[in-house]
Amino acid sequence: TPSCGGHDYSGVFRTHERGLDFGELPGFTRSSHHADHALIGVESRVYAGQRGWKKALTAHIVSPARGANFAMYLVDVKEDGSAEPPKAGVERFVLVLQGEASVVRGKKDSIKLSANTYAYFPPNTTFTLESEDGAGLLVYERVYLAGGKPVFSHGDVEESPLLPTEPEVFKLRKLLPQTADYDFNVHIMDFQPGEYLWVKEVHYNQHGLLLLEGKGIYRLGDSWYPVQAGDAIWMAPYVPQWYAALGSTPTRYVIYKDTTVDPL
Ligand code: UGY
Ligand code: MN
Repeated sequence: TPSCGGHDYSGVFRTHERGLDFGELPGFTRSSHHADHALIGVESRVYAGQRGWKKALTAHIVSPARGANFAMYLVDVKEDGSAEPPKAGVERFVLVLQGEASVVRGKKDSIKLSANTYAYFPPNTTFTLESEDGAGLLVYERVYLAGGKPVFSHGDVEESPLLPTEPEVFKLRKLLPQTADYDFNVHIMDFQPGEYLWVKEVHYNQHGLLLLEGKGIYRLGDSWYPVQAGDAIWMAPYVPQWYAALGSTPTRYVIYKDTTVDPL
């Protein structure tokens, strides 16, 4: 089901429907893991059952096992699949890549989320997730540390306002409020082919990125990676990072950033 903005990320989620066959070349992968960054190609996703999720399989891309302050995973929610609230003290952000899911707030109070919409669950929420026909989800979670009062929110990516980025040229949306109540944000970044990051970034913040559309070159430390929709990237604090969009279609990526976290 295309969302009202016309973006549906099925090609990211069900990659076989895009005609990509990673079985052709035995043992070949662009996936690569280093002390300060990792590239995880679609061919490296490993799905398994996960506590709190019913009729759903998760593939973890980033987690504290490698020193990250957050978890990032994909969820293949089957028909009638559901999710309990996260563990106490954990906040959750969900972006729907494909299909539909509902946030259940009470017996007769639910919110339908379709492709390209998102929801944020503050720590200790009682809200659950359900999907009648199945869905593909991107989930970010972390232990909440900011000591404020974050609240449940949801929205459509396309309705989130564009923010100024000068001297950068990419288009930027921030899906969570920019206040000290939040200890991370999720940005949507759009590049036209040929556009690239002006800042050759090095910063204390951590990132978990999923390329939703397009292709290009991601520089991570001293490595230069050709990347395409479906690829995921973990960036540790201070890893040099830079991106250039290439090809004939725009790039869109979604990226976790632990903003407003005191580096001390
Ligand atoms: O906000 C950021 O740190 C973002 N521009 N980083 C990135 O795209 N690698
Ligand atoms: Mn960055």
